[in-house]
Amino acid sequence: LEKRPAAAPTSFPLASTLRIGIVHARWNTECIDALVKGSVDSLLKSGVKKENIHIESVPGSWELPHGTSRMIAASQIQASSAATDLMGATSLLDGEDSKPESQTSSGPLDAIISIGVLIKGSTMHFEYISEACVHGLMRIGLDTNVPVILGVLTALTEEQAKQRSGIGANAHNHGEDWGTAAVEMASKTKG
Ligand code: RBF
Repeated sequence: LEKRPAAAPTSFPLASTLRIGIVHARWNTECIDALVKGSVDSLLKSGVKKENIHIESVPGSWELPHGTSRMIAASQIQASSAATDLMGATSLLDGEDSKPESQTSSGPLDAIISIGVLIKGSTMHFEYISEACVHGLMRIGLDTNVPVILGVLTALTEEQAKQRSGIGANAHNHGEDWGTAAVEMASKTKG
C-alpha cells in the first residue's frame, strides 16, 4: 500500500489566490530542508504563487505550536490594521528568516504547514515533545479555523526520517503531500 493520499477528486482553482504559511523547526536540518522544499514545490505545482508563500522557522518542534499561532495572528493583525498600525504589526513578522521573503505579499494566511522532525532518543523527550506538539497544532487549527497541516515526522530512527523526507532510494517526500493538503483545505475553507 502506498503511504500517501489518493489525489483529490477535484481541482482547486482558488490556488493562485491562496496565502500559505510554512513554519519549520531547525532540528535535523537535512530532512527539514528536503521537506520544506517538497512542500514549496508542490504548492507551486498546485498553482500557489511564490510571493504568497511565507516561510519562518523556530528552534525545535516544541516551539512549532507557538510559531504557528503567532504567524497566523500576525497575518491577521496585519490584514485588519489601518495603514498607521501597519509598521508595528509587520515588525511581528520581521524575524531573521522572513527577510529573504521580503517580496512576499501580506494578508491573512489561508493555511499553514508546520514542519518538524522528531527522532526518538534514549529518554522520554520524544514522547513528550511529539504529543504536546501535535495536540497544540490541532488545537490551533480548530480554534482559529485556519487549516493547520501536520508536517511533523515522529521517526524511530534517522533512517525512517530520511525515507519520509525523500532522501535515498525508494524514499517519498511527505512535504509534497503537505503542500497539496494545504491547498485543498485552504480552498475548502475559503470557498
Ligand atoms: N526538536 C526537534 O524538532 N526534533 C528533535 O528530535 C528534538 N529532540 C530533542 C531532544 C532533547 C533531549 C531535547 C532537550 C530537545 C529536543 N528538541 C528536538 C528540541 C525541542 O523541540 C525544543 O526546541 C527545546 O526543548 C527548547 O524548548
